[in-house]
Amino acid sequence: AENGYDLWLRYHPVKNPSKLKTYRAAASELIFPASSETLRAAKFELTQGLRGLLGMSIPEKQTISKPGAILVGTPVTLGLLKGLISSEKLRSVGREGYIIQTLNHNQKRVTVITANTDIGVLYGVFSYLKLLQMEETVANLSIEDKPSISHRLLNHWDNLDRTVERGYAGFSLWDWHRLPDYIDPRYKDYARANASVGINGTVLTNVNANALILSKEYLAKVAALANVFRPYGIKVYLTARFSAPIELGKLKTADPLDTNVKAWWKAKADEIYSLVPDFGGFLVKANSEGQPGPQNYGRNHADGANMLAEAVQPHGGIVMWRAFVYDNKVPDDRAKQAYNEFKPLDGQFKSNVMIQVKNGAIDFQPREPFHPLFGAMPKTPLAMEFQMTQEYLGFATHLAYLAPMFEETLKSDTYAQGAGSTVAKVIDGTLESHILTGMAGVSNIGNDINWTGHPFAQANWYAFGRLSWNPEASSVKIAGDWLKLTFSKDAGFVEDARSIMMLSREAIVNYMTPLGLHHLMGWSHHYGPGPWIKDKERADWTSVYYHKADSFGIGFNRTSSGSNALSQYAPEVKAKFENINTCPEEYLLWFHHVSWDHKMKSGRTLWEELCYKYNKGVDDVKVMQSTWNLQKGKIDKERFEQVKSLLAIQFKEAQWWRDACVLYFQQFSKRPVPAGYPKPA
Ligand code: GCW
Repeated sequence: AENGYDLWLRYHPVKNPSKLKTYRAAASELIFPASSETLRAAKFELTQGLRGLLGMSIPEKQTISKPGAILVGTPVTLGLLKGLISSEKLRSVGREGYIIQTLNHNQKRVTVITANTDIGVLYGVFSYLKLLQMEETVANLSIEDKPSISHRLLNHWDNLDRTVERGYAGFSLWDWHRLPDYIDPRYKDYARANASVGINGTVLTNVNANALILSKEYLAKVAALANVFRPYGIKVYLTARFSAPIELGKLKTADPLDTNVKAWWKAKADEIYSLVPDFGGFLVKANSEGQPGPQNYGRNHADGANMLAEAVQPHGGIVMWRAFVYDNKVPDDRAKQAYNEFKPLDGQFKSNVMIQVKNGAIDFQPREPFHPLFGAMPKTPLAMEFQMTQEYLGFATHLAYLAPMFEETLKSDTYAQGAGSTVAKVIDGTLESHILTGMAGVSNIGNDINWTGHPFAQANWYAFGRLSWNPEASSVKIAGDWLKLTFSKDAGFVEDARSIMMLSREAIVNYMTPLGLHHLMGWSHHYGPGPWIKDKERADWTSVYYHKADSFGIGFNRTSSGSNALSQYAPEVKAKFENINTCPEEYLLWFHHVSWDHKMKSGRTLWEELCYKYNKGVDDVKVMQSTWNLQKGKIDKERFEQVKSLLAIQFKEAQWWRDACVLYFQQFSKRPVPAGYPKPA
């Protein structure tokens, strides 16, 4: 039965007979000496893949004996490659890139998969298999590829008791209780899936950190996981609880300038590296949402980050210090706080520190304008933090393809160095000449049989990997690839299912938070509508704080007559958003408090437009449902039915959102819904 476990690595038999024939001819023998763990993993993948796809096992040879040989290795591991691929060409793909090249060798047509490193070879193998899986032509290959971002990491918000903060796909994969002695075979499949999309690091633990992970007992478990992931080029990272020197080390303070505290972290880092020699480093959430941090001791984020950076620096480790900070005791617009705290510290961080910034300034909303820190700290490498788990987008129940949202942020122009200074160029290091670069995705993975709960949520994991490898990649293209790999190559199916995916995120924006509204979700759990939430001890967690609906209108005034959060952007960006006539309507209520009677581009008033958008979201889900229903018989019954049932829930809940929000806001607008508007469901 199809349960989705194999993700996009299904290796099902190639059905097209003529394709199968040419593929077999192009895979007549394999020359692949594999002496390292990584090369063995690559060889395992290739032979398994070919067995599944082509229904044959490929004979192994030492030298080329006939046309159709596949040669795999680095110049070091495969002497035969000498002279076949120029060293300039190899040099240009760098440490993690690869080359796939068809060429003639002594009148024999051969395929070469090569790289400078073993891990590059593994990436090349996955890329070659993908071509076959998608049934593309392999007769004349000339592929050179390399990642644009050095650190491509999953962030697991996994707790040591296996609950997952904001996780909707079961419990944590990490079976801490039985580690280090029992190695769940699933760890390897997790590593394969990640490596296949170029992910090269994983932060195992929640940013709301438990110091226990740094204890001797747990570090042995971490080391066991690292051993499984290492052949796949995946480094392990941990979250560091800032108060660990007190909790674990029994020190009196965690002050980052205290000598004993520094010594404790140094010794802890040494201990970690003795067990995990390629440990990646620490991810830290400090002085945010009640987490301890340097500010508890009158120090700043740079003091904290640099202290940890010094501890891991001798071992080649890095620190990713999160910029997600806000505080209800700071009586200002929450959207401004990260910039206010971090911008003045630009230039003060050690060279092995990255500041990890969420895509927007509030919190993973269905739509946010790009975070004003991007482009504002040219002396500091900024890593992107996206969220794959759908905390604010219907959990793993609603179908939400997030790559268009990631793409929207990456393509946003910060104007930091004039037009064309996109967020993608900030984070890939090209704009400000940084070598240390990063993209992190908050994982949506759990121990559900299909890993992510919703079958389509797998696409967000997949797309994150692809975008972290190439932040200029296109979300439409990625969707098509994923569908072919995951479901079927049937052209009609791919087109229809892709249209569902490409519609899904905007549908959610419309039925939840259209026109720049944000944070209207239910208190604390963030599922379902809660625009009425107010009178709580934390104003910045209430909905009324964000929508500010009153008899005049609705929206958060962040212009110079309001919180002036817009002053944190470059002048060009600020000017565009500040002017109500040039502010894109999808951000209107993010930046402006707008009269109910304001004329929108459609000719409708704001109130009518709001009603229209809420209902449009519902209609879009209806379109998603009817398009999906046409796919019956084109894919397996199991996943067809599962998606169908989930879409039915989504439709019901889209109506719930529309009805709740329109009725709630109507108390302020005191205007009728447009003629013919659907009655509450
Ligand atoms: O949005 C908030 C989430 C918290 C999360 C926090 C963060 C891990 O509701 O659950 O904590 O973001 O990103 O630190």
